[in-house]
Amino acid sequence: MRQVVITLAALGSDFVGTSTERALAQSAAPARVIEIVVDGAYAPDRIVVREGERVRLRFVRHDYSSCTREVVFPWLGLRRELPPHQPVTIELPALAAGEHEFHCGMGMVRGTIMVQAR
Ligand SMILES: [Cu+2]
Repeated sequence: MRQVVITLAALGSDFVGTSTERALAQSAAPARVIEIVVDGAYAPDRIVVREGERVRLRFVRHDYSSCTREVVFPWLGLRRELPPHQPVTIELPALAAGEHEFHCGMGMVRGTIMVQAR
C-alpha cells in the first residue's frame, strides 16, 4: 500500500488516469469508517462520500424495534441483521456518483449515501 502512495505522489499533478485508474488508486487508501447510530432512525441518515472512496459503515443499533432489526442495501443485494448494541460493519465497494439508498427490512426507515463525482 505504501508503495502505491509513493508512486502516485511522484506522478503528482501530471497523473491523468481514467476514472477506473483513479478509483483503483483511491481504493489503495485505507477505508473511512462512518458510524451510523440506529435508534428509530439512522443517524446520520445522509452520508456524503466521494466517487471511488472506500467506506465502511459501522452500524450500532440501540433500539429493540423489529423494524430496524435488519438493514438492506438493495443495489448490493445485501441484507444484514443488526443485533442491539453490537456494531456491524459493512464494507462498501467503490461507488459511482449519485444517490444510493439503504433502508430497514421493511423499507420504512431510510438512509442515503450521496456519492459526489470527482
Ligand atoms: Cu422497518
